[in-house]
Amino acid sequence: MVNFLIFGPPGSGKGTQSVKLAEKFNLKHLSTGDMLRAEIAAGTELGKKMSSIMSKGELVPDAVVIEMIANKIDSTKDVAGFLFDGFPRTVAQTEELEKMLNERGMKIDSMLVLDVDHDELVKRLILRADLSGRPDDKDPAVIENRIEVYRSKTEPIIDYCRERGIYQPVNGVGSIDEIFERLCEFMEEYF
Ligand code: B4P
Repeated sequence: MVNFLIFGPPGSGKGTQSVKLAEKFNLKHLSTGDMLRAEIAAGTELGKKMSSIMSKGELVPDAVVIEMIANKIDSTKDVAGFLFDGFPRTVAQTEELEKMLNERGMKIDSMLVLDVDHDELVKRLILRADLSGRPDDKDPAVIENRIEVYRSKTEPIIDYCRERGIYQPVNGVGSIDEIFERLCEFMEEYF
C-alpha cells in the first residue's frame, strides 16, 4: 500500500485534485471535510454538534476525525493505498495517523503540499460559495479565519513531515489539468 497526504490551505485544490488522483492510481480518497458534511446533511447528532464549529471556520476536535478515519481504514479493501485529503490538520492528528498506519504495517509515503497565494485562495472560495452553498465559503471573514487556522494549527505539520523526508511541495497555481500533471509526476515514482 502507498499512502499520500494531499495538503494545502483552504481553496488550494485538495478536494479537486484528490478525486482525479484517486481514480488514476486506484487509491481510496478519504476527505474528513466530506465525511463531516455528510454527517451534517444526514442530520446526525454528530453532524449537529460539528456544524456550528465548521461554519465558523474552526477545526472540529481531533478525536472526532481520528475515529472517522480509523473506521474507514479498517473497512477499505482492494485499493493500492490511501489518499488523505484535509486530514491530518494538526500535529496531534498527524502523530495519530502515523501510529494507526504503523500498527497496520503501513506508513505515510509522501506529503504533497499545494502552494497557492492568499489572494488566489480567497478568489476561489468566493467563486465556489454560490455553487457549494457552504456557509464557510460565503463569509469573507470566515474564509480569512480558515486561512489563519491553517497557518497556525495545520502548517506546523510541514516541519514534522520535512524532518521525516516526505515533504513534497507542488505549485498549485495554474489550470486544474496542469496541476494534476505536476502531482502525477511525483506520485508515479511510488508505483
Ligand atoms: P475541507 O472540506 O477540507 O475544505 P477546504 O479546506 O475548503 O478544501 P476543499 O478540498 O474543499 O477545496 P479545494 O481546495 O479543492 O474542510 C472544511 C472544514 O471541515 C474545515 O474548515 C474544518 O472545520 C472541518 N474539517 C475538515 N477536516 C478536518 C480535520 N481533519 N480536523 C478538524 N476539522 C476538519 O477547492 C476550492 C475551490 O477552488 C473549488 O471551487 C475548486 O473548484 C477551485 N479550484 C481548485 N483548483 C483550482 C484551480 N487550479 N484553479 C482555479 N480554481 C480551482
